[in-house]
Amino acid sequence: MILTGRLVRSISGFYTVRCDEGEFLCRARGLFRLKGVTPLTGDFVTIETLPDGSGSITHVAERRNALVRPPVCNIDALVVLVSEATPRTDPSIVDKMTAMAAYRDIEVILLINKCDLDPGDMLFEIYKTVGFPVIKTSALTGDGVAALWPYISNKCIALAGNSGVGKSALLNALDGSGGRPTGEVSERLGRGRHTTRHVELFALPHNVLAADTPGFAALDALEPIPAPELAECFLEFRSFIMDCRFTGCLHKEGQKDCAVREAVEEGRIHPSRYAGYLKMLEGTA
Ligand SMILES: Nc1nc2c(ncn2[C@@H]2O[C@H](COP(=O)(O)OP(=O)(O)O)[C@@H](O)[C@H]2O)c(=O)[nH]1
Ligand SMILES: [Mg+2]
Ligand SMILES: [Zn+2]
Repeated sequence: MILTGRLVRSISGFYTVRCDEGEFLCRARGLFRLKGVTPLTGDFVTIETLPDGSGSITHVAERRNALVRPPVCNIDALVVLVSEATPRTDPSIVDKMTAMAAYRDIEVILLINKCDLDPGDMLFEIYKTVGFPVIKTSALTGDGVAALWPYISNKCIALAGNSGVGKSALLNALDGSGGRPTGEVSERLGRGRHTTRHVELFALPHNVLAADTPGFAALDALEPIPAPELAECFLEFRSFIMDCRFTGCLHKEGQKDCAVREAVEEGRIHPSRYAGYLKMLEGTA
């Protein structure tokens, strides 16, 4: 039987593919041998079922995007967790993650977590009007978590954020069934199996598939964003870019007739965001 489905788990060359007809444990030998393609969690695939109930992946659909850590593809939205409690999140890493996501056409939702410990006012001030939703949560008490559903329902999401910021706790809070291994256990699994590219998409309510990751998700091993396209990836810069008098303006410090710089001076672009932009432009972020 030929079926189509989604690859939701991969461990050492064994792939679990979820189809309407059920889940099939598959291999993909011919695929790699003939086409050099290694399936990735998140792939939309075609499989051929075998008499013993397993399957063989015969085709992988073109990927919309692929993250390096967690190794997962076809992500619709990146949920970036930050906090002003421990660990405190450095805004420049948020700027980098969210710019990379924008460049790859992945929506961003920013979650200021651990609000039961610290309300995260500084981060809220920086990100409240940059073009993506900002939600205050406590994964521990569950406060604010439900506000995330409208942004992630029916989507495939990846969680990103410093180790200890609450990614696993958030997955548990969203799951509700309490059946998932604790944060610590999945952390260990994630690290231990990283070399074998173990990554799993968890099924959550509201038709959400979610990838957890042990540390900060890494998009940076991918092609860097070309300098002329970087400013576009800071969504709130977009309305100013067109007013730069000099074509090809990279909006650097000291640049004359630069509408982006003027917006920073007038307080319409947050200085922290502009600093994050310059850091990326210099290749130091
Ligand atoms: N007070 C508080 N603790 C939290 C919150 N979210 C997570 N934690 C705790 O922070 C620690 C790290 O959480 P975890 O989910 O494992 O972080 P991860 O590394 O991002 O997956 C755990 O002890 C959690 O119980 C929160 O919103 N408030
Ligand atoms: Mg974790
Ligand atoms: Zn400019």
